[in-house]
Amino acid sequence: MPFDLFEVDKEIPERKKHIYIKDSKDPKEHIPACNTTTVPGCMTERGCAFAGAKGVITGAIKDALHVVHSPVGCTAYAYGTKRYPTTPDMPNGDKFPIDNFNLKYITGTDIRESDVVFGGMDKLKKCILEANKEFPEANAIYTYATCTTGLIGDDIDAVSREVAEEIGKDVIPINAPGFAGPTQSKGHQVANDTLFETLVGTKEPPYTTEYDVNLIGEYNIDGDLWVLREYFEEMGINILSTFSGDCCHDEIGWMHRAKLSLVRCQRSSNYIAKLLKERYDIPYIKVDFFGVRYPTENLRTLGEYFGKQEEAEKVIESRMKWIRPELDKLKEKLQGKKVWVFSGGPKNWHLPEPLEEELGMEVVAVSTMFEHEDGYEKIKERVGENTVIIDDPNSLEAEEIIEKYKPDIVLSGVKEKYLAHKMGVPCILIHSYENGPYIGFEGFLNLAKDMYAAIYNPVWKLIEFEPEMEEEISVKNESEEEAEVSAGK
Ligand code: CFM
Repeated sequence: MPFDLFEVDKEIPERKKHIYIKDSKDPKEHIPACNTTTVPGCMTERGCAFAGAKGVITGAIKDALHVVHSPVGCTAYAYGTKRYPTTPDMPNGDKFPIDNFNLKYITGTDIRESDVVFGGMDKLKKCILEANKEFPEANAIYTYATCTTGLIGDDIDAVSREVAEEIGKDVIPINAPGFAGPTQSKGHQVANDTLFETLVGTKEPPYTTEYDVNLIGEYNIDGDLWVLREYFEEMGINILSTFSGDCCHDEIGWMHRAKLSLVRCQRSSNYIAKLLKERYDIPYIKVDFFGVRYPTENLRTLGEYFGKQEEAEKVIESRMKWIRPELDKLKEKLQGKKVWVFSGGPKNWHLPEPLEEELGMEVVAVSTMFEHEDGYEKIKERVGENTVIIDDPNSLEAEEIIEKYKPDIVLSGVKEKYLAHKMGVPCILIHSYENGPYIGFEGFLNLAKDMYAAIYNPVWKLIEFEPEMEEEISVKNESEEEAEVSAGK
C-alpha cells in the first residue's frame, strides 16, 4: 500500500495522498501530492510567499536595504531571517561600511487600520525616504508587498519608481504577498523573475575572465558559499555573480556576462538560470555539492567543462586526504542510526544518499515543506525501500513520525527541533546549521560531527519517559484541578 493515512489524520483523510511509502515496484509517477495549498485543519510548518522572497533570495544581498510594506508583524518576521553571513568586500575593492548589514536591519511601514481604509502608499513613500536617510550607505532599496498591502491594492511599483527617481538609487518592488502561492516557493519565483527583469543586463562587471560563472541558488548558509569559492578559486574558476549569497546588488545586474551558470539550489532558483539561458544564451548546469560523491562528481564535471581536470582532481584529493579517515571514524559511531530528514525541499534529496553511503545511517523518513514533483521524483529515487516520504507534514504528523519510525536523530528546522527534544530525540538544524558550513567535503564532515555530538550527548540518558509516570502525572493534575475547582480557586 504506497499511500498511508496517519492515525492523527483520521479526521482529515485528504492527507493520505501526501504520505507515500517508497515501493520501487510502483510506477515513477507515484509520489506524494505536493505544491498545493495546505489541507485546512493542519498546523503546517510552511512559510509564506513573502518569506520565500525576502527570507531566501533578496535578504542575502549585502548592500541592500529592505522596506516591508506591512503591519509590524511581517516586518519583524522578516528580520528573523536565515543565517547567511556576508563579508564587507565589494567587487570594486571597496568595503561596505556596516558588517553583516543584511542580517542587522529591517525597516517597515507599520500599516495600521486607517491605512488599510485610506491606503498606505503615502506612508510607504515616506518610509522609503526616511530609511534611505537613515542608511545612506545602502546601494539599493527593496520594497515588499505583504498580505495586507497586497489585498488593499497599494501600488508598490509606482511608489518605488517615483522614489527611485527622487533619490537616484534602484528601488526594487517585490510583489510576493503571503497569499501569492501555496508556499514560500512562489516567493522564490517572484524574486527570481523580478530581479531578472529589473536588474540583469543593467550593469557591467569590473572585469571578466574566460572562466566566469554565476553561482545560482547559493545563499552562503553559515559559510557554504565560502567553501565552494575556495574550491573554484583553486581551480581558477571565477565566481562573477552569486545569486545571492554574500553578493552585492550590482552583481545581479551583470549576471549576463558569465560563461556558465551553476544551479546549486534547484528549487529556489532554476527560474533565473532558465531566463539567462533564454535571453542571453548562457548555458547552465545543475550541481550538487553535498556529501562526498556529489562534490567529487560535480567538480569533475566542472573541470571537464573548463578544461581544468587536473585542478579539479587536486581540490578533491587535498580534501579527501584528511577527511576520509575522519569520516570513517565517525561512521563507526553513526552506522545503523536512523534519521528523519525534514527540510524545505532540495536538502531532502541532497542528503539521504550521503548519509547512507558515507556514514551507514538509515533514512527512515523524509519530509518537505514545499518540494515540487521533480524534487519528489529525485527523493523517491534516492531513498531506500519503505522509507516514508511526506509532503507538508503537520505538527501532529511530526509527532507520529517520531513515535512510529523511531529516528535516532532528526535533521530539520527550528520549529521541529524542540518537539523532537521534548520527545527525547536529538535534533540538529539543517536549514541554518549548527556548526556549519555543511556543504562540500569539509561541510559534510561538520554535519557528521554535529550528528555524532547530538546523538551521543549524555543528556539523553538522563531523560526518563516512563509511561506509568506520565499517567500518574496526568491523573494527579486532574485530581488536583478538581480539588482546586471544588475549593473555589
Ligand atoms: Fe533551496 Fe535553501 Fe532549500 Fe530553499 Fe529554505 Fe534553506 Fe531549505 Mo530552509 S534555498 S530550497 S527556501 S536549499 S531556507 S538554504 S534550508 S527550506 S531545503
